[in-house]
Amino acid sequence: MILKTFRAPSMRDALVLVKREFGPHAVVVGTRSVKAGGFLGIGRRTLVEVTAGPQQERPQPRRADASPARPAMDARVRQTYGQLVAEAREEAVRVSAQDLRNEMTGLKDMVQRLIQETRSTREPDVPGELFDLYVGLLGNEVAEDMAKELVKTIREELPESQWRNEHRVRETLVRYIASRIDVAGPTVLEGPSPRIIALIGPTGVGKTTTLAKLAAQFKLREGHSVGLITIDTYRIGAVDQLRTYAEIIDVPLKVVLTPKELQRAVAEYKDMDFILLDTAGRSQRDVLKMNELRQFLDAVRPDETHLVLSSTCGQKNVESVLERFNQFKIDRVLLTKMDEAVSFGIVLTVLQKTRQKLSYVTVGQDVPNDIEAGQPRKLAELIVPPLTRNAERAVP
Ligand SMILES: Nc1nc2c(ncn2[C@@H]2O[C@H](COP(=O)(O)OP(=O)(O)OP(=O)(O)O)[C@@H](O)[C@H]2O)c(=O)[nH]1
Ligand SMILES: [Mg+2]
Repeated sequence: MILKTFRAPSMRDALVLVKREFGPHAVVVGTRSVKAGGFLGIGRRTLVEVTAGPQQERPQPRRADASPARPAMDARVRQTYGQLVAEAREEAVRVSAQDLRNEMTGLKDMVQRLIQETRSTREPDVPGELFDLYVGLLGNEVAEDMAKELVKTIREELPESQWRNEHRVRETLVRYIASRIDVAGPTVLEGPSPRIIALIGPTGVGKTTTLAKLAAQFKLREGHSVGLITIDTYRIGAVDQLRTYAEIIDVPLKVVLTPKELQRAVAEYKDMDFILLDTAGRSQRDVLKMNELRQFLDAVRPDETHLVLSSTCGQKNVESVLERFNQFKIDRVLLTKMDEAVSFGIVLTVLQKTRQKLSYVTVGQDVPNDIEAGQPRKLAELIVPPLTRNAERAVP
């Protein structure tokens, strides 16, 4: 609003001036008396000063505190108040964000505690800090009992403050597991020769391929004489498969149909260092064929019978296989297809259940290279899952 000041000797005269300027609805916003004129204090007159302005285009609703004499004040108050409100809001947001953060932290702690309590109730042997490790071991097909034993090992060997220290937990477990993996070392020529080595196991686990790898190792790398025998005349192409390997490695192959023929073939190989016996894959459910296999093995009593199992077969499957193959005199366990395995707990299960030593692991289809003697530390590293989740990445 445009304001103007009018001076006159009297209020009436001043108002006349105001109305002349702003019309009959002029708004007076202030009045006061002023002294004006004269010289050195002589002849000064008292005048009335009226401050007024034109009528507002849109009349404002009257508020109890909105006196027409204080619009400028109102604006200042509004400005100050606005600032205060903004500051108050900012503070409120800041405080409530902090409150929210505090509450979230509290809730997180509570949930964590609840999870740990629930876990501990369900698995009293597994403390909350080691639960992820426990789950990781199960996920790696480590049997439940063994996983609990491993957790117990950590509890016994490491102080509680170290349970989230990934490096220490891993190292402790790897060391412990490695100590539990009993290996036979590579097959060597010992005792009277020929040394008879038989590979038995379920269908398709890699017996024939592994036999060829061993034959190549003994003959080509170590310079031993080797004779091959197969009793697998069931599967079409089985004999051809082994014959091809025999020709490449340059070792003789005999195909036998009965236990008697097997005895004869062994006798004919009497000057060999090694006799390697390939057998047909036997479904553990096929009782008749399992009996037949036993008759063959009984006929020659191999020096080493290796139970060949694929590391890709699951925990459940391996248990039923072991149950059926338990009827044979097994001296070694041989694990194939490590290159295809997605979990490695099976290694522990097999060794624990058979109570036998691990001879070899195979790591691919390539004959003769993809085979190596079992190495406890290397296998243990595969069995312990990466413990990155929730674990401290501590400096060793
Ligand atoms: N990835 C991989 N494949 C393998 C390995 N060992 C064998 N195999 C493959 O597994 C398949 C079956 O191998 P075989 O040697 O015929 O298995 P088997 O146990 O003799 O089979 P049956 O005589 O039918 O019982 C073939 O394709 C092999 O190449 C291994 O270590 N890794
Ligand atoms: Mg075969």
